[in-house]
Amino acid sequence: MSAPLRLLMNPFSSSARRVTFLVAHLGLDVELDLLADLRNPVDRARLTALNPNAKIPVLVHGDFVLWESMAIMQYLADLTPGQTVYPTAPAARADVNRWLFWGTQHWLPPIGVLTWERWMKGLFGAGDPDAAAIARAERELAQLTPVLDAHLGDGDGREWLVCDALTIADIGLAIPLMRAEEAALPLADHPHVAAWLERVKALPAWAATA
Ligand SMILES: N[C@@H](CCC(=O)N[C@@H](CS)C(=O)NCC(=O)O)C(=O)O
Repeated sequence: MSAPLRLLMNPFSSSARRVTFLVAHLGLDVELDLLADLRNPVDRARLTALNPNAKIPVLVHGDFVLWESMAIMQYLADLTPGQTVYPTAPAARADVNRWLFWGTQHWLPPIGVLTWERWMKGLFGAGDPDAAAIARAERELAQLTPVLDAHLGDGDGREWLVCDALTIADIGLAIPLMRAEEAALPLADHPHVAAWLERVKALPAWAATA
């Protein structure tokens, strides 16, 4: 029998939520190990013992420790017989990987900045929003969001990023929009992205991880 799976997570973290979303969607048996306060020295020590970057999520599977949420999603999908969220055909898998890398390199950083500056800073009493950081992130998103919108609106339109079915590419890129309102993310001008986000939100795993 395979070793139990344990995920160190925190509900504020969109990186952790993309993994918990996948866990809920696939109905996996994964113990959720809550690190309630990452500023608490005990929680932080528990985290840094497993991830030198001191970031969640972290997956523990027997002796194997894995950090980086996109890699965790790939690993959990690969452990799941019959799954369709991470296709095994080379071209489809490369297409999913393309969006995961694009998301990590380009899409997620400005979303993270706007979510931090406009929402989390206030929540954690971390000072006023940094206007220059916000302007830079908005400039980046103004170039990136049309790329996603055009892909989703291509031809007759696509429901999902790859393969006409939900994949970890959709989960990886949509979950960081979970605070789109609080972060005032400029989605209104991008109807295909907005509709795609609503499709992800309509899945039971969204409510299950809210
Ligand atoms: N690229 C990483 C990002 C992980 C990350 O930034 N996690 C944040 C929460 S969303 C965190 O742990 N922050 C704690 C800190 O920086 O102290 C991943 O996808 O797992």
